[in-house]
Amino acid sequence: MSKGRRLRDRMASSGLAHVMAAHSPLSARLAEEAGFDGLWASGFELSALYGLADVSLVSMTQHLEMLRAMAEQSSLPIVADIDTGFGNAVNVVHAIRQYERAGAAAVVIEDKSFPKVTSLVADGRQDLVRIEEFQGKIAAALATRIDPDFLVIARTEALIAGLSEQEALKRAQAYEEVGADMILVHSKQKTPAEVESFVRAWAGKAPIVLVPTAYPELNAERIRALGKVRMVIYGNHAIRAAVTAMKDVFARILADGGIHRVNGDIVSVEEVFRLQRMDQVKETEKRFLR
Ligand code: SPV
Ligand code: MG
Repeated sequence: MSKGRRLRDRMASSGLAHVMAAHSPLSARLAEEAGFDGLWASGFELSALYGLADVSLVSMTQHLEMLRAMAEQSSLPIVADIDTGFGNAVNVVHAIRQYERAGAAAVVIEDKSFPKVTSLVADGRQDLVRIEEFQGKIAAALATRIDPDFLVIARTEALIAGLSEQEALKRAQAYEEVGADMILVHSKQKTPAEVESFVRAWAGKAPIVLVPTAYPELNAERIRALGKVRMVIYGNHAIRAAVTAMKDVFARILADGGIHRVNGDIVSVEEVFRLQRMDQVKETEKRFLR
């Protein structure tokens, strides 16, 4: 069964797929062990991993390589954040071929112009492409996929760009018309009101994807109550958790004058060996080192 099929089945059976951001094979493995339904190959997280802003600086090749490495170390379906599709519809055709081959289960393409600016930054430059142009990009993705279960998710940034709910609905409807499997609607308001209002007003058939980073009170229970939403993406919580933990431990080591105090508060080296599958290396050694 393809990963796209698995993700679709999961959404159908549970009603809401929980998709966790990952920026590395290790974070992918940890998300899988925690029990998430899928991975979000986040552009924001990978950019941050390289110490870069999420403004189309990380190349498609870099993102694709990381996704491939994640797919090798985790069996979870991966939702690839391919930003604007790296250019126009021609670039989208190339990207879809590559991402499907690399093992992605789904792509999210957003209706901003290339190069994009990260969505949640205050006063970010948020330019959208014309509706027709973006319809062409979605149509290009759909025409290129080989597996019919590979999900093409159209993301509208209308609300992020400060446009009206009406404009967001109009865009979502136009993207559904050309066949988008799902609609991701993003908002950076401090409360869920804007996005909840969009979901209530959405009359289309395509299920909705939400990324509640800016309004954390929109928890799974509240999302389920809205109906229509089949996927929630925890967009940047892997990299933020990593930053939190590293800042804390680094500061404590210097403050304590050594590693003696933090040692018991961080995972053991053995735990990292486990995550590296060191046991398999030992088995291989036993069998083949002669
Ligand atoms: C990402 O994680 O790269 C996203 C979500 O696209 S956000 O950063 O909130 O736009
Ligand atoms: Mg992104």
